[in-house]
Amino acid sequence: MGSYEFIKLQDNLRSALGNGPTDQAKELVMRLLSEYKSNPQDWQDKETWSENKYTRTLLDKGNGHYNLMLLCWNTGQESPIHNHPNSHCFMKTLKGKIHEEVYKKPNTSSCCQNSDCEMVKIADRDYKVDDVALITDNDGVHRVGNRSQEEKAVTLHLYCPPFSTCHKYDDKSSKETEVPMGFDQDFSERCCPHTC
Ligand code: CSS
Ligand code: FE2
Repeated sequence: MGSYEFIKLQDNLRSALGNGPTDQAKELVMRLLSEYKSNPQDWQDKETWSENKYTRTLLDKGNGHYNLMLLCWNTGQESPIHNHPNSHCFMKTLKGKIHEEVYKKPNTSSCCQNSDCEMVKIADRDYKVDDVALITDNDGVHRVGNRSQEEKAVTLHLYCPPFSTCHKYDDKSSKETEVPMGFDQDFSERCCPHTC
């Protein structure tokens, strides 16, 4: 059972996003995620770890408006470069350190016709516990990961609206491939703030 603050955070996120990601709602979500201070007791029973790949655990379906999820990054694990189709990706670091590389979203109709089509990096960012970030496809696409070889990392993600496939991009050719986004665990039926 998580602390009252984490349950309240989930409740407040539901209220904030009841009408979708308006400008006002986005600001509020950033504030709510910043104000919650990471407490491992709230989410460590929902962690899951793999030697092969970071894991994705669904916490809340947000009445269909968003997905709230916990991602667990073992040492050295990272995502491919990917987008968040028509969605807002809010990310709060709960444990460890997270690195983000942001790239220009490639113009895939003109790209991949010639060989000189490497992804163009536009930012490198580091996040520590309690930092909050937001990215949309208008800002670019990104690679996220845990570069530490000693410490695991955990992040809280909110995608509004939710999506079940995204595109990944090849670093060298910018070629995009559609990939399904599965869950390693799903607590959304068992533990929404109103029913558990
Ligand atoms: N978008 C990735 C994580 S980095 S934001 C995912 O949901 O798996
Ligand atoms: Fe992402």
